[in-house]
Amino acid sequence: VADTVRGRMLLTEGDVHFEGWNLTPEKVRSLSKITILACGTSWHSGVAGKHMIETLARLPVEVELASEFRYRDPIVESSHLAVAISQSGETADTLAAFKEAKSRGATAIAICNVIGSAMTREAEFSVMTNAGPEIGVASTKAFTTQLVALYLLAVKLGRMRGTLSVAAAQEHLTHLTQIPKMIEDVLKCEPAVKRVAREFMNAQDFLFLGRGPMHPVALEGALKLKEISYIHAEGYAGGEMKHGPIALIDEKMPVVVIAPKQPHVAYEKIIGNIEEVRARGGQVIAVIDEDDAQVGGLANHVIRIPAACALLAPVVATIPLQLLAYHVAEMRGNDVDQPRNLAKSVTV
Ligand code: F1P
Repeated sequence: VADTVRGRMLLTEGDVHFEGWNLTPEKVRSLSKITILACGTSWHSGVAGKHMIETLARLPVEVELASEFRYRDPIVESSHLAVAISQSGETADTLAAFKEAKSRGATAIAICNVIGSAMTREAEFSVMTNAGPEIGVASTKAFTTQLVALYLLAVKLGRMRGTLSVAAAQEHLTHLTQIPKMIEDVLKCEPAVKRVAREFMNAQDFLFLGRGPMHPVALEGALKLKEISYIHAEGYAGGEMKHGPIALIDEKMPVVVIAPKQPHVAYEKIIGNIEEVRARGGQVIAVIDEDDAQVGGLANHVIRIPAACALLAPVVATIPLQLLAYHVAEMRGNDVDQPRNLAKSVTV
């Protein structure tokens, strides 16, 4: 968290002060919609951001694939806020979509890691993630810092729109200050992750399932595995499993169920997913809260993580999945920093 926000913003009692923030209270109160524009990993953080902003600022959020935005006639109004999310700030599709939204009257802000990048130049205001240089091609710390930036933005908008009291905002910011310690703690799951990696390093396919804020985590877990291990992987919302992917499940299929307890997700639904996989011989790897006594016995493998508040849980739950992709890739002899066919920023 400190690295994300250092020098760029200030947390005071129940509020977030971004350096250079220029949206007036009237402007923020008049917003009718937020359109998030992003590609790849950044799009996944946008899906998690939707949960954060809708919950804390009660403003509708649409998460658009930037690579599709200009191939239709999108509805954009001056009461819309376009938020581009990009590690590099140079991704061609995100930049084009951002310009398109801006030219149609939206207020345009960016969440970026690179100061002076094309997207920050285009933006009226930028939240800098300050994740430092991404050495590897596949985004990892870019993802977790984007989540933190989105959370801060959600608190800020919530305060300005009056949907969050000072006390509620303070509580959310306190949750945030607990994240660095949780990240240290979650890294202790690495031996368990390595065992899973060894067991499934030769799998042909992987399925990742998550509900609510864990849906984008499932998408990101699958993408990381694809990007660096070259194993085919799909991320799905848990409730979608029976609408297709269930046909793929057999005894060779590892299914990662990301299931920390969440307020709006009935736990029986998660258990239902696990039972459906097990009934077809699939191998369940459950990512669960440290103190979860229910799921442990149902899964073939368990990875325990510290329990974080619902909206920030994606930051913590993503780490074991990044580690899984890393260890599988390394065991298969791949270059984890320079995976084949991928470019750090896709500028064409
Ligand atoms: C978007 C992205 C990354 C991915 C790869 C290709 O980049 O899809 O998420 O890891 O590097 O580009 P960005 O817009 O976040 O820089």
